[in-house]
Amino acid sequence: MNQSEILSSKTAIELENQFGAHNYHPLPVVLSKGEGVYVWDVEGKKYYDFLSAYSAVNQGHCHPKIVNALIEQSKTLSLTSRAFYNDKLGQFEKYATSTFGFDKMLPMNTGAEAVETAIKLCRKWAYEKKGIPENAAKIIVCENNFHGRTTTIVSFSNDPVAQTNFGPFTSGFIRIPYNDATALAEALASNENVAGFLVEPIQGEAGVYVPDENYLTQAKALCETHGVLFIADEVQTGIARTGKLLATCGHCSCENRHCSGTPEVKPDILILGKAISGGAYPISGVFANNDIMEVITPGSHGSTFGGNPVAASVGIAALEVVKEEQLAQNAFDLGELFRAELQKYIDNSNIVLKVRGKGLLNAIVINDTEESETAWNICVALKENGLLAKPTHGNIIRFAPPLVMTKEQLLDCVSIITKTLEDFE
Ligand code: IF1
Repeated sequence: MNQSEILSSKTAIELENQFGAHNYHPLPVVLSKGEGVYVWDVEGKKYYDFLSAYSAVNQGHCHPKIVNALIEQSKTLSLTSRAFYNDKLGQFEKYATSTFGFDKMLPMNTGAEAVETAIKLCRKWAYEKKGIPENAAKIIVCENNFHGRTTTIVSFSNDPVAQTNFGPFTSGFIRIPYNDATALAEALASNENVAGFLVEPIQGEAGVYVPDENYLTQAKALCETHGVLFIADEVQTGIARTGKLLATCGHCSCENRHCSGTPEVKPDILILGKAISGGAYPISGVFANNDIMEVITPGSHGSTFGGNPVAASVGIAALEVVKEEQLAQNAFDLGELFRAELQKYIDNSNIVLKVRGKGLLNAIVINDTEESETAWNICVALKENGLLAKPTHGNIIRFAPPLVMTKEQLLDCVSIITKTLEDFE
């Protein structure tokens, strides 16, 4: 069989079931094409993508500028390793650090790699700059966190499905309730050797939990008081997804008219991934100023692909698209509209309890148990009606379209969503 012949959905699913590990339970749809806010299945049916590959495709599927950067660089020089310099990495690092407001970036590939890198950076800073005794550093994390799938990261997860039978686990983590500044204050006061606080500005996987308006500001102030690094995992909330360039920083460089006055919560360490490449290539990065990043010395950390010329070229193009197309402003405006329109439906609904989110990272809570199939069945019905979304935990459906969506497309999606929900009332 020709390895890339056109398959039916049925055949494609059978191949994955027979030859692929069963580490996912995908919605029964086989996609073969993407463009902007749309994807098509192998039978040619068109869908709105309301997941954006978990907020990696903020710039829309197969954005011409990003694809062109990928193609041209791939034809020129794809990988040298960091044993040598290349002519694109420094340009990407300069552009990305000036975009997000940090002295330096450490380029990696996946979000989990960047989270692991941030943990290593925080610990090394704690031993060499803060004077914490070696191997005694602790990092505070939040209940219901999601930071990736590596063994150290799942060590501090409280999701049994993500953690069971992957031990033994990495020590050195303290878990506290999310969105609870008092719990953070108590943890900082009652534990010595705390090096950092790792937090998602919005807990995505947990169900798009938006913390109280002043939570991050209070958390950052507490970290400053205790000489602890504030580490923001913006792998999912970053790159304009929440209506600002970063969910933590109020004074984004996209000059959003609504930004002025938003409290700025400048992380000591910023973690980015996913849409930093527009979904065209695995790119992630850890950002920090010199007083922190200088603890990383030659040979102390690295990666074969981290900072390769293709990643650098794609990364520059992907970030330029965010600015040129004012995606943060669009996400802000369309997010307001989306939640307002859904709220009109929810006010008269029995099946939907609430809608929550920021920018175009939103979710609805279905009026059924976590164990029920209702959210899944709604997503299957949405698929039949031309819109792809997926439940996060149990009864919560995440809605996260590409940020290039137009108002007309968004209202069309609201209509699909509400018409579909009506069949479950
Ligand atoms: C899966 C979740 C989302 C992330 C945050 C780090 C990472 C992620 C805040 C790691 C990755 C992805 C992973 C993917 C599904 C998706 C996900 F459901 F798993 F939790 F988005 F909410 N920090 N999230 O959200 O980045 O190593 O994947 O590049 O593992 O199923 P990665």
